[in-house]
This record gives sequence, C-alpha cells and structure tokens, in this order.
Amino acid sequence: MTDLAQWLAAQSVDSKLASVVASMAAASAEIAGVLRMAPVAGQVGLVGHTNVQGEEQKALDVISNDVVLKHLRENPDVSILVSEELEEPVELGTDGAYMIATDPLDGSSNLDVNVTVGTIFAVLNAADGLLQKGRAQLAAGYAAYGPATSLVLTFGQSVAVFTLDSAGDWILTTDNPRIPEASGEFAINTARERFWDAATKGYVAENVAGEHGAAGKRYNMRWVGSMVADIHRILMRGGIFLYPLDSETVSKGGRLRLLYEANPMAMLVEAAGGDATTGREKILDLQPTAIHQRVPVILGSADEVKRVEDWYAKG
Ligand code: AHM
Ligand code: MG
Repeated sequence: MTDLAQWLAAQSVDSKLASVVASMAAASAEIAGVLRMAPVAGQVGLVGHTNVQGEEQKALDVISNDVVLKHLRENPDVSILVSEELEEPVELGTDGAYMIATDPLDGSSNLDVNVTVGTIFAVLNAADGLLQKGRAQLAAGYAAYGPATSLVLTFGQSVAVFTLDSAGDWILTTDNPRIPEASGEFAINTARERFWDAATKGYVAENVAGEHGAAGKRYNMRWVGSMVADIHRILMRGGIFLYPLDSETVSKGGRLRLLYEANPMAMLVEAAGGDATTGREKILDLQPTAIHQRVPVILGSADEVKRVEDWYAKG
C-alpha cells in the first residue's frame, strides 16, 4: 500500500510544494470528520448571512474555511489564500512561495440531505500575482466527502486518487485513472433549459434523441448538484459536465468560479485525458480579471467536449 506521504516523496516536485498539498490533504481529512458528525453536533443549517457571492453561508461553509485557514497558517510555505468564503485574499504573514485558491466546501446545498460535497483547491506561485491563467497552476485537487472520502490530486502529468482510511491516512487506491474519450453520460441542470443558448440546446437535444439522433447512441443523464461529485464520477467512468453560460447567468459571466472551481477541475480533467472549455475557449487559457470571477464550465470526455465546441463554432 502507498500512502500520501510516500506518493508525494516519489513525485518529482519541490518538497515545499508537496508540503502545501499535504496541508490541504490534512485540512480535508479534518473537514471529513466534521461533516461526519455535523448533524449530531448541531452544525447543519445557515449562519444567517451571505458570502461575497451573495449566497447564504452555511455553518459548515464557515467551519470548513476556518479548518483550511488553520492548516495553511501552520505551513510557512503558503503566503496567500483566496477562498470562496472570503471577499478579500488573506495574506498569511509568511514569505512562502505558494498561494492557494480554494472552495472549502463545494455543493453545500447538499449538506442538509447527506449528499456528497467536496473541497476544491489549486496551488500557484505566490510571486506571480492573484490573477494567473489556469495553465500556471502547479497542482490541483479535490476531496469528495461521499460513502468513502476521496482525495484526487495532480501536479499536471497524471491524476492519483486516495481514500481516507479509519486511521486517518490517505491510501492510494487508483493511480492514473483515464477519462474515456467516448461516453454516454451527461450532467446538466435541465431545469435551466429555458435559459440555454442554441449550442447547449442543440447538444442536449442530440443526446436526448439517443440512437435516433445525430449522436447515434443512447445517453443517460446524471446531476448531483455538487460539482465535486459530478466530476468524480466523470473521472472514474467518463461523461461530460456542463454549467454553460445562459441568459440568466450571462450578466455574471456564468455560475461557477474560475480560480477555485473551474481551473483546478480543468487541470485534473486534462491530466486524466479529458478536456475543459467554456464552449469557445479552453478554461485553462482564460486570463482571470477578478478573484471571484465566474465562467461557463464544460468538461469531461474529450469526444463529448468536442461535440459541444462544434456546436459553439456553428454560431
Ligand atoms: P456552491 O459553491 O455555492 O456550492 O455552488 C456550486 C455548485 C456546484 O457544486 C454545482 O455543480 C452547482 O453549484 C449546482 O448548481 P444548481 O443548483 O444550479 O444545480
Ligand atoms: Mg463552490
């Protein structure tokens, strides 16, 4: 068995970068423990105010953010934290070389119903400023708090999946999963169909038409409402996830955030052989303009992403 420390030591990356990833892994293991007992501890529900996104914060959003902050404060190699839950970047008072961008608890609308949620993060060079393209990310990962607690990591070459054991150690359980190029599964919130653009409508209509449509095969639809859970399924068995620009989200630029949702997921998906686009541009090539910027997100199996890009190229 290979544990996270052994795996990190075997990667050809700077030991300080590895230590930053280890800090996020430790934070995720602690969050997993908090979530497991949250209903008993009375930590489910809202805290009564909104975050910078204008969304209601849950107690567990705040607690998870605090856990990440605590672990990063213990690591002198991290100097800046950008978090979905914090309006401004936090300077940690070190001269550490690295910056973390994180959504400490993604999918928190699923918390009250005991459905998988996650922590998403990216590691970047602190010296290069807050607004770096996704291609500049040094590492990315997420933890998925489901029936098992998974940690998925990349330094850009391949992806590794770890599982939290009962002793609190991360054990390597799937090395180098590859996202199949072809898939018959798509994930989109179809309740938003009336807001969709022509490309999204066209692509989904082809899928729904199944073997009688232009795609020539039958599709299944899945939508957890937690990006981490939907992406984890796609990583392990293929598929495509779409949160496209639509007429309701257009003024905000999209629904999901570039720095700590789209970019780390795009890096993981590309490292596993998949693709990630807004429909018109690769997500990792976008130049961010603000730390909480939102973007359209379409990622997963390469053949499916290509079909969506082809629809966008038509109009
Ligand atoms: P959050 O960061 O506030 O949890 O929002 C992000 C989540 C994603 O995990 C998920 O894919 C999406 O919002 C679901 O959106 P919708 O409620 O429109 O289906
Ligand atoms: Mg989120």
